[in-house]
This record gives sequence, structure tokens and C-alpha cells, in this order.
Amino acid sequence: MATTTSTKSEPFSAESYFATQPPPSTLDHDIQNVRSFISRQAELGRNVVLVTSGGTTVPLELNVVRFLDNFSAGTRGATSAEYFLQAGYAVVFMHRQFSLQPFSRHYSHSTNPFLDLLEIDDKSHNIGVSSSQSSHLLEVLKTYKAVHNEGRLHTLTFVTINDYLWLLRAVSQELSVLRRRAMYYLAAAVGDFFLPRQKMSQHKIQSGKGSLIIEMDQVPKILKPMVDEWSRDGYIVSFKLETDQDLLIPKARASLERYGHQVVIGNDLNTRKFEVVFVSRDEVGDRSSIKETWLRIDPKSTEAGKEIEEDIIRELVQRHRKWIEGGQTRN
Ligand code: 9Z3
Repeated sequence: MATTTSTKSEPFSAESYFATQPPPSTLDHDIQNVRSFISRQAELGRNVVLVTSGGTTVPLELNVVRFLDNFSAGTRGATSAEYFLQAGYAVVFMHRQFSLQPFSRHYSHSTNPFLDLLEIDDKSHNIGVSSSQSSHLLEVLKTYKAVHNEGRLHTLTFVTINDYLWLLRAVSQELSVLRRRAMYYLAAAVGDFFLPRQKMSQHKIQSGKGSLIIEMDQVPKILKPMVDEWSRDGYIVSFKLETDQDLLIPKARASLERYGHQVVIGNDLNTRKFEVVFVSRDEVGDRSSIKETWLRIDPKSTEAGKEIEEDIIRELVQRHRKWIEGGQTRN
């Protein structure tokens, strides 16, 4: 048995978190690259969206053998990034290492293995793409190449919740130079609990004495400083994931009320590919209330390639345009 015990301590605020948990070693380098990407986009007058995607891990040891993970394949983030690019945005795609990425997601190793697309000509030994796949591949490849030639996609990776939090803060601060032209689309699955470095065991937790009891600390609520301090007047969209339908709307509304950002998109784990709910403030005259707008697609249409992210991004692009034109500031 290995037991990690702790004394009761104050919950971490964002401030105390960053004062006590060390930054990832690549942070400065990553941020320099993000800064030059953003300044290029600013010169070109493009809107920029930060898309976060994939799950965050919580290591249990400093020499990490075991970790907790959050559910997410990165489909929502990678798919959304493509639709933002299609809408003319530049995208900072901050994703969990090895999770799905825009464009290459169509040929994921498990659902559509790349090698299965290829054919060998027996005589010449040349390699070609099978005719049934070539038109789809051509479309994906053309867009991928165009986006790269235009320099509109910048990719960053995280693994742990600590990497994610440090990167999120730094990237948001960089992006805030664009003020209202920046959007923050927070689709990554972020752990609620973590083990502070000071409580982690140096080496692999040993078994042999029975059960393992770990007490974890709560991850600070970073949406608060994100809204109030890091992102100025940027347009912030967060996601709320629940598995109990009855909790989805109350939790999404509570999040919007607590943090005062622009939209919470609620999704249920089992229906997330077919329906989501936009929870946002409805301003009529000087009266403000919270409204819910459901977005649904026919589950059968996904077999023909329809993706709900297309509709999510269309709606957000419109709302963001109004946000930019309206020049609103946050409540
Ligand atoms: C989401 O709710 C995403 O839509 C999913 C996407 C993780 C469900 P996949 O990558 O799944 O397509 O497989 N992301 C946000 C989840 C989250 O951690 N939200 C926090 C919460 O619910 C607030 S930021 O408390």
C-alpha cells in the first residue's frame, strides 16, 4: 500500500496556484512563437481564435508512471478548428499531445488508418491513393496546404493539467492584444482535481500494502481570472460537460452567472455529437436575462458526414461579429 496523505489546506486560487506550481520548461519558447504568430495575424487584420482540445492528465508521481486522465478524443476541438479556418479565422490550436488535430483527424490511426488508403502498382511499385478515397483526400489536402501556406494555423501541445493552465494563461494574455477580435473556445476536458507538486511522491508509488488513498486538491477556477484579467474584451466560449441531463442547464447557467463570459455550450456525454445547448445572456433594452438555444442535427446525417461543429461555429462567428461591431464590454 502507498498512501498519500495531506493536511487540510486553503483551496488554491489562480494566484496561489501559479505562485507554487512550476511552469513547464518549454513555456517561454512556446510563447515566443505564439507572440510572433499573433502579431502576424494582427498585421493582416485577421480574427484569431484560441481552440483548446483534448484531455488533461494529473500525474500521481514526479517520475510519472501513473496518472489520471479526463475523457476526450479531441474531436470537438479538431473539428471546430477546421470550421473556424473555413470561416477565415486564424487558429491557435492548443491540444493534448497525440489527440486529434485538424485535417489529419480524417485519417486517424484507429478509425480510418492512412495505410489503408494506399495502393501499390504491382508493375511500377509506385504508390497511389485508392480511387474511392482520392476525392476526399484531395479536398482535405488542398485545404490543409492552403491553411499552412497562408500561415493561419499554429499548434501547441500540453499533457498535464499544469501544462494546460500555464499555457492557457500565457496564450490568453498574448491574444488579448487583439481585444474584441480574439475568441477563446475552451473545448479541452479540464480536470477538476490535481495533486500539487509538494504532495507528489518522488518515485513510483509502491503497491503491496493494500489500498491506495489519495487526497487531491481542487483545480482553481481559472475562468474567473481569464475573464477579468487575461483576455480583456475577447469573446469567451466555455464548454460544460455533464452525464446527467438534469444538471446540464443549471450547471451551464451557474457557470455563466459566476464568470460573466459570453457563452457556455452545454453538452451531454452521450448526445454531444447531435445536440448542444448555447447558454448566454439575452440583452433586451436595459434588461438582461439568461437564455438557452438548442442546436440539433439529425443523428442519421452524421453518417453522411454532417458535423454539429459546422453549426456551432456558424452561430459563434455571427455572435462574434456582433460582439466586435457592438463594442460591448463585459458586465
Ligand atoms: C467538452 O465538453 C467537449 O465538448 C468534450 C468533447 C470534451 C465533451 P471529444 O473531444 O469530447 O469530442 O471526444 N469540453 C469541456 C469539458 C470541461 O472540462 N469543462 C469544464 C466543466 O465542465 C469547464 S471548463 O466543468
